[in-house]
Amino acid sequence: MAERSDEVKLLGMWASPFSRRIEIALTLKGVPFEFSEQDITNKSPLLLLSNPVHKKIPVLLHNGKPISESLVILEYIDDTWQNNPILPQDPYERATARFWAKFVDEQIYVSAMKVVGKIGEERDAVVEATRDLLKSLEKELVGKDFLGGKSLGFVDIVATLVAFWLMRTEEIVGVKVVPVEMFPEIHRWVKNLLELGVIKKCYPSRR
Ligand SMILES: N[C@@H](CCC(=O)N[C@@H](CS)C(=O)NCC(=O)O)C(=O)O
Repeated sequence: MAERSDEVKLLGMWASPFSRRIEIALTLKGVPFEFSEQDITNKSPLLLLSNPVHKKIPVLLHNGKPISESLVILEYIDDTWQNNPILPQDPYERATARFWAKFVDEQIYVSAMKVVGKIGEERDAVVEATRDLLKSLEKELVGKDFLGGKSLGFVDIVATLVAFWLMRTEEIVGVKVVPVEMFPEIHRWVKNLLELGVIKKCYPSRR
């Protein structure tokens, strides 16, 4: 748990799946934190000072020290507050978790972002490409409650981007990227996520 002297502040954004990852991890660990909603169209001096390289949220400020990039922040949180571990202990399993986290961010997210920006046949092609990537995640879920196994882990937290951001974005853009007939395991996993108190707290709306 957090020490009395710990000052934890999250520069984030309500709608950002990257920022939500950090909220989930801190909530899971029981670390009290201050959430500072940022406007990325008018970046605050604190954000620019804290993340001068990428100028992006989320940024975690721990006793004034900034940490950027959500995957890096998640590992920092896990190293700093060791209760309710997020990453597995075994080196091979840790490497595998990092592999899937990279896959979600570098492949699935990048492909899904293109769905938002395209129309017509071009969009059909990127929807197909995104589904191809999602098939790997679908396979990973067979026989498991969570991507982390029996309980929520690093990859689940990272992949909430698929469960909530992508599966809500598809409603907004009006294209079903993750249909239940094609991805029953992913839909089962989303149901499991929604039963967790930490998810209910961090993703309170709608689903
Ligand atoms: N790789 C970053 C991605 C973070 C990211 O894309 N943040 C967006 C908001 S969702 C942002 O701050 N965008 C501002 C910009 O691009 O200038 C992470 O994992 O933290």
